Amino acid sequence: MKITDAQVIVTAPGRNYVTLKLVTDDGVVGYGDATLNGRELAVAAYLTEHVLPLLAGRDASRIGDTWQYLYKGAYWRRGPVTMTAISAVDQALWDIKGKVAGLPVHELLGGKAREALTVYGHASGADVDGLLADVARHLELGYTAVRVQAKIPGMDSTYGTHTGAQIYEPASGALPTEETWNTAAYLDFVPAMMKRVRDEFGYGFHLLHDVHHRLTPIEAARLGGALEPYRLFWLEDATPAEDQEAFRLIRSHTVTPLAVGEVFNTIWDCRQLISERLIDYIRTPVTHAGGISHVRRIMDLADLYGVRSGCHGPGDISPIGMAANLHLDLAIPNFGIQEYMGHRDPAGEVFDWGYRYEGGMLWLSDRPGLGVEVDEEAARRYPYDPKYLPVARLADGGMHDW
Ligand code: EZ4
Ligand code: CO
Repeated sequence: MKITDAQVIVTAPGRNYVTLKLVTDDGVVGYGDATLNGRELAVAAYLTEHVLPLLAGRDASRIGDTWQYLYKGAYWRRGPVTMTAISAVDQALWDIKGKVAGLPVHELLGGKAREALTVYGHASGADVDGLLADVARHLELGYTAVRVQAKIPGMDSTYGTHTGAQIYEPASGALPTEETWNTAAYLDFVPAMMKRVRDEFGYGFHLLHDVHHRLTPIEAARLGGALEPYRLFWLEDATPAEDQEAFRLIRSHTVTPLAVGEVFNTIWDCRQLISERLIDYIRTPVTHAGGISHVRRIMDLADLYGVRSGCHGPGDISPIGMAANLHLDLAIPNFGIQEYMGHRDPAGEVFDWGYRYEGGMLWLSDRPGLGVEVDEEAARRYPYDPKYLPVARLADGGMHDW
């Protein structure tokens, strides 16, 4: 079973997605997600120029060997562009293997370890009242876990809060918009926001919050302590994620559970965090960290140290990448929770994703492979639409962390 054709599909139905399509000599088609928000064409070019020439004629059944060839066989290793490209190949090969076997990918990974996947949704608001209304809406929809973010009083805009009825999309503008960040206002506001949420709705559901890497370790330690009365499921991305050591300081000051890793791309980025038990949840998603094959190894390492999965699942991971992550989630022993944002219209015209939300959980179909169909004609109707994520500056104009 040889790979005879490969193609990169760039399409923007509601937002940009990059999809790798591999075809075998007997006509089996596999898809993989290669979407890297705001850097889409870098991955598309990496695939087209540097990876696809290596795949022609390779045995599609050899997922592990192909992975090692692209990773171990390369002088330049790691990095988000490289690891997203490798991930797309890995996902497409798992998709092919499942279709050939007539089995959903989770069956190939050992089978279901649970019936469905508990997800958390995103509630947000332009103020706390707006947030409370959105939390109520999520609870009515059956969510048992909700991430809460609200615009911080005194700041012009706050990342992670949505403005329209459509699913929240952080990338906007042909150039990055600039937000002004105020740490003192943020640290005062968040505990007060959490108090309002618990006072209104009680403690019968999980509460999460995302800091988006905006604090120093000692500030994060203070926030974790201040949030203890509200019993968070997790505090996410408290500090810039490349400094694994920082988490030791946060950990020594608070029992608020910690999650990090949505921007990581290999096991090396999280080895210390996991092996020293500095975090509770690892968020590294299939799409950005070398695919099912590599994230499975991260989750195995995490399981040894009592760390559970909590994979990134924003709208900027395509339905293919989301499905690949769900197959892995379903099979691993240490599943924790899955982020779920859904996809903006008209993504459904291009992707038929084959998983569904019901009762606070995502349920995978039993379609073979990853189970996502792609309408390539529809994809052509939505050309690439360049967008950037915003940047944050302090009041004095200095750049602040993402
Ligand atoms: O900011 O995916 O937890 N979710 C997040 C996301 C990320 C975007 C960046 O592309 O932090 O909203
Ligand atoms: Co996040």
